[in-house]
Amino acid sequence: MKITDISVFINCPNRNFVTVKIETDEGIYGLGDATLNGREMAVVAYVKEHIKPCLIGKNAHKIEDTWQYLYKGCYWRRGPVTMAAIAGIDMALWDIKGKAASLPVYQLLGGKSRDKIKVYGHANGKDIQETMSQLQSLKEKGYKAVRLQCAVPGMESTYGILGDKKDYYELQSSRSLPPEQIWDTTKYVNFIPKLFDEARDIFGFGIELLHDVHNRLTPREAAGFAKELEPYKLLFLEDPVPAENQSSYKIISEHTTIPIAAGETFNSIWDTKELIENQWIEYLRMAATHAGGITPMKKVADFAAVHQVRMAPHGPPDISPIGHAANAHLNIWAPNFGIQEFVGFGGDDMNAVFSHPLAFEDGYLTLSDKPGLGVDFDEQKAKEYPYKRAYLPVSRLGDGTLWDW
Ligand code: CS2
Ligand code: MG
Repeated sequence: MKITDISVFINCPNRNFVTVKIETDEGIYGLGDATLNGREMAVVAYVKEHIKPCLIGKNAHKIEDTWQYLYKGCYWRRGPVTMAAIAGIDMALWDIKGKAASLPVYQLLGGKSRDKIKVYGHANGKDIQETMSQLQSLKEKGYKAVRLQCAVPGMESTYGILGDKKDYYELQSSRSLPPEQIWDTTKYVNFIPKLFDEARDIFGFGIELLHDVHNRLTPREAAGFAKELEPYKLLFLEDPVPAENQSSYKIISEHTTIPIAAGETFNSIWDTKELIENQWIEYLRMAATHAGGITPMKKVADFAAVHQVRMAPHGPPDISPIGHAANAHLNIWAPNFGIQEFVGFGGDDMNAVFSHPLAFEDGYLTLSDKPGLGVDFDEQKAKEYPYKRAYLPVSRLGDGTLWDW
């Protein structure tokens, strides 16, 4: 089966997505997600200009060899743009192979380790009371696990708070530059324990709670903060510090028993090696869309399993339904799957463009047995939603120092 064409689409059905389509001489096509929030056009150019010419005429069944060719053949290995581009190709090739075999991709990975995928939802409030009411409504929908984020008194904005925006990824269609947010660590670390104290007071310990620090503390700040949250028994505390320096997590893990999660910004197994080998994390947040696709994610999951680290793939609104489907096939196979982040299926616009094999039921996702990834993409409909340049925010401290967003 030969690759005859590769197309890349960038569209904005309520937010930007990059979609890769690979066509073959047997009439079977495959789809992949290559979305990189805030840097989408770099990935589009990478696939069109640097990958497509090399793959036309190649054997579509050679998934592993193609991945190695794109990873090693680039010479300048790794990085978010390269790995998102490779991810789009890799997912599409798995989609093709599943369709050719009339099997869902999870069967090609090794079959089911479970029948449904446990998820966690997002409760984001402008104050503790609003966060608690969002937690209550998610509980009523059947969620067994909920991430709590809350505006911090005295801070104008912080990560994950919707405010009057319908999308907290700051899809700045009205502004074409990154919004700047002021960060205050002291206000944050003094406030968040009150949020969890209130949640445990009202809801007890029958529901799993999580929190995303979003890389904003230093290692020792994070160690102290995690210790303060121990009485609330979080399922995990995410991204306490940036993980470029993986040994920062050694300091944190030596001071707290709270389970730690990291990895949504990782794009290679090398970004995880020390964290996993030393068990400085309990959950790995890598997702197929940013990790180079399904091929490397299977390797990473197996590496993590050897060290008792569980998979908790990143599942934000800025991964497309194709990327969420790829995660779901990996989750239903992975023996060390832990939990999947889930923020719903997006609005009507997204569902007009993408179709997917997932259903939400009582706190879990189920995955249909459609061949391949079980997804589709309406190219004509997608044209109605042209790309809109958008940026993630940046953070500054009160004195103007550029900080981690
Ligand atoms: C967040 C993301 O979902 C999460 O855990 O860290 O919302 C992240 O901010 C976005 O994916 C960035 O594009
Ligand atoms: Mg996160």
